[in-house]
Amino acid sequence: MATYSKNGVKKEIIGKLRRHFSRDVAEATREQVYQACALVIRDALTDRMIYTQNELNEQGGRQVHYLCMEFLVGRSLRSNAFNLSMQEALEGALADLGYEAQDIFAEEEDPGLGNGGLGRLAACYMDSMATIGIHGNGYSIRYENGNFRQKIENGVQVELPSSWLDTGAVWQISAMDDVREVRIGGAVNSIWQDGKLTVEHVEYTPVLAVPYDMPISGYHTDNVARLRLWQAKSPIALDMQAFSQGDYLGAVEKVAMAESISKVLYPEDNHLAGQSLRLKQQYFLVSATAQDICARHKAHYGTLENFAEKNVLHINDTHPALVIPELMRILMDEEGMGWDGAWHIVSQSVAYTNHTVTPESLECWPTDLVQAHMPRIMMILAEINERYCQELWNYFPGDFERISSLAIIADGQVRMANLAIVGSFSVNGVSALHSDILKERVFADQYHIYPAKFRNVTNGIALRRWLCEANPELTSLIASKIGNGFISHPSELQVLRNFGGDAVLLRDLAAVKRRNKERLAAYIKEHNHIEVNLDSIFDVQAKRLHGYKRQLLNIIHVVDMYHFIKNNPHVSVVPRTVIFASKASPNDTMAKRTIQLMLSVAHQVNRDPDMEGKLKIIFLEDYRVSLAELIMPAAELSEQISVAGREASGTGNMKFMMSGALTIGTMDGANVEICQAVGSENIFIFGMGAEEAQSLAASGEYYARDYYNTNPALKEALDHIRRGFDDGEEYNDIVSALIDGGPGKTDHFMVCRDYESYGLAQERVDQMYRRPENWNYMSLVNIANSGRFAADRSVAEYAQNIWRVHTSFAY
Ligand code: 26V
Repeated sequence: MATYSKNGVKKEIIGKLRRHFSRDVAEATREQVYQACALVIRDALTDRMIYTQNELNEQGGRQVHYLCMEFLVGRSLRSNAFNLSMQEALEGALADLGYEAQDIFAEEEDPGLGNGGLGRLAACYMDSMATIGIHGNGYSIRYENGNFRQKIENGVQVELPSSWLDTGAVWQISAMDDVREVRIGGAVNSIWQDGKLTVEHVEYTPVLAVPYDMPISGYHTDNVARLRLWQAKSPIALDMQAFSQGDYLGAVEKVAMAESISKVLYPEDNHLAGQSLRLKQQYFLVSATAQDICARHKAHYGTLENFAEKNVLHINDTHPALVIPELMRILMDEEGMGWDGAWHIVSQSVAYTNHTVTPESLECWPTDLVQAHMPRIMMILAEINERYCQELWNYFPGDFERISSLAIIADGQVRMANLAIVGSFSVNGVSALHSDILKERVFADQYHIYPAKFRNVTNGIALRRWLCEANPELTSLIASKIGNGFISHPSELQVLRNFGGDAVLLRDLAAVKRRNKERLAAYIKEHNHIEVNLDSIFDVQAKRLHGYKRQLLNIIHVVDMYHFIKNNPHVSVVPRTVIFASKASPNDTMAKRTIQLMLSVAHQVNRDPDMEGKLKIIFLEDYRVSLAELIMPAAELSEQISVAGREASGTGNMKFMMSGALTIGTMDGANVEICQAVGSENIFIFGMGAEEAQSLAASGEYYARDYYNTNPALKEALDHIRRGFDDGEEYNDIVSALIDGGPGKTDHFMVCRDYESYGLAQERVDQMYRRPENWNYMSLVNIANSGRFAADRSVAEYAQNIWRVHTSFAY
């Protein structure tokens, strides 16, 4: 590990400014200073990345290739400086040059290459792979436009493009010698010769996949993981002149089609019907990646026979599942292997993680779309399906219905989850509960056939980013008590449990929280022009907006609190600042209306003098990684209130907990394990469990209106919402979807069912907040038990139980 001095770093920054921007410090813009700092760090990382790759080649161990359509990496400058132990030197150098480090960090646009949990998880895992010494490669797409920037205009979400590459490109090194060609469309000629089938793919549109490598540093190590992002380029563009003589328009169209592939990240995160561009994106990612891995492997070993021994391709959700037929194609069509040999290699090198059980998220693609865009892949899929269905006969003889439900191709659709399960050696869920639901419900038949494939790995988060960088004061406080071993060995946080009786520590903990609240309050003042009460509970729900996550439950309760305070002006209440941060999918009308409702409620409540000091509602625009880094440390109450059985794991819950927020939540996803870890007395659990929720929904007899009729506070809140607020906006649509209809027809996420129980849990929150020493103790217990939710533990479990690669990290 190199060490860095302030003066050394300063000299390098000055040098970069001169050489890259022809500027002396005095004339440089803030952005140029940011770029110069990034270049200094990039140099250090690139050296190490090359070293890591070489070392890997020499060792000849198994490599992990993590394929994901999203990598929500967040800003890089500070996190790389931190991991390289350069942060102090960098901050000192910047101060000498007359800059506040925070301002320079803030120059970096968040690279929004993801929508939410799935993408952020992938980024956290890269950090851990590098840290615990696993040779990991991430693969994704270099979307020109990442997730949209959210603006609120007249109370509604509007979407704006984000231009992350202006400040993000500096972290990426193009590797032109590794450009791959992906073939889209066209037709396949099959030729039988001497009893052997050869295929010829003709009339396709070639698309070049140009790799850009982002080095991802590990903490306190020279290991650097590599995130390879593919950009789509048309080869025709280079030779437009020649092309134009024949078919100018056709050529332009081909260029546009090719290059559109990496133009934009789809801003949806649960459902897309038949979007052919998305399908091309998925194939583009897997084809370029599979070719890349095979080419590198072959260059080193001279054969692909030992491919499975040396590579594992981890697919995140089913989006990259076409890597299964694509690898088959390479092994058979390019390497000349037979079906059985190729299938053995493929199914021993692919592992699949499922991240969602919402039925509309189980991806299916129309066969005619697959046929049109990737005809050879469709042939291979048909063959995989054919052989698999024959195998199914042995398990379920004569049971046509079951066989067709398990088939990979049926009803004109390719079912990606079935493909992923059949073509991989491991299938895992992301929390204990979720993995059980996969085995018992979603994939019960597949579990019956392949019990040994199914596993669980509970999610985890990057402790360095979410604790050390986002909450430096808490980190120092912890280190002052237990040393800083926990930064590399998160389970050491448990030692904090011995300090439960340390009144001084508990007070210091509260003081750190207070300062983090002040930071967030200053941000709110600047962006929302609202002054919040620092003595109020900072009660936060920050996550994508979704019906199943039940932001509605929260906002209805806010209206209820508003009524209570209005009707009981002299009753002392525990003051609250309810904070929402959420993006809605642009096509999800209900989600967008829910945001509008939050804003209408905020509009009225925040202007009502009776609420002064007691209740404020804040909507923070444009939720993204850097904003989460400000929010999590300041939160005191973490809202994890999904309808049980729907949130596969959740990772926000872990980020809040690690910064000492207490959770109010259902027994869903990783909340169940958080509850186990902290003890039920240190968390506010409410509502139905997963089984009850499942059977109530399945009964078709859930009747939301009963709850409305029998719970006066709920009725009053819903009536008010229906009538609307003082901004003139009415919400008949939202209320109607909850209660206007017969049993089984409304309120699909059973908000009304859990309403009373949620209110009671909120009362317990209030009571506890009145006793700060108890609250602070609970907060300490949460921090102390958060170590098992560090990504280092998750990644070590993947390494041992799935990837079978060595790590010396013990958890
Ligand atoms: C689905 C789709 C389908 C339409 C096109 C775009 C798109 C993008 C993403 C997805 C799947 C999103 C799945 C997801 O984010 N799941 C979350 O994964 C987290 C990490 O495992 C987990 O903590 C959350 O509970 C789970 O909702």
